[in-house]
Amino acid sequence: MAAEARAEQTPVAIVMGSQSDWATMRHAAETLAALGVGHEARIVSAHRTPDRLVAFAKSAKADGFKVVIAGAGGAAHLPGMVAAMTPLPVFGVPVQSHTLSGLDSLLSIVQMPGGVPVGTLAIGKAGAINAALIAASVLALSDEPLAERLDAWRATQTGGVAETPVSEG
Ligand code: RP5
Repeated sequence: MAAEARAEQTPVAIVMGSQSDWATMRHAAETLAALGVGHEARIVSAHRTPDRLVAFAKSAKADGFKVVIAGAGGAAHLPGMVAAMTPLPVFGVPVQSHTLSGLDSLLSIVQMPGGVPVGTLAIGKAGAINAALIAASVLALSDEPLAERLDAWRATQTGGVAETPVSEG
């Protein structure tokens, strides 16, 4: 896709380290879709496909992407490596790992050295959803219709919260 078309149609890149991350990262994709924000999802493992990762990250801006959401689990170098090679804002999603419940992923992503930022979200589904929302907020700074859709999304969320709890089951 040409860079101009991508900037218009799919400004968000969602990258992840493995197919197994998609169960988490699909929540970012679904949230972006609900807001009418186009995205492309790709597997670019820092460890298994390092050349693919470098090619993606080095050309992401020139290719027309405006924001990157990067999810990985365990030794989660992916978001930091992407941030090292692109000036675009990078939001990191720690995927919940089996052995350490995602604490390993979180620490791998959040503890970046000063100068190479990754905006790190919560572990798992909540982090994936919030990464999409914060990516949309960035894009909405220069996209008033999107800003209005974001306001509407939040209003719907607020309207869905009951004032009193009900017993379930
Ligand atoms: C990381 O290793 C991926 O981000 C994934 O979360 C984790 C496990 O990958 P698989 O063994 O499930 O492919 O690179």
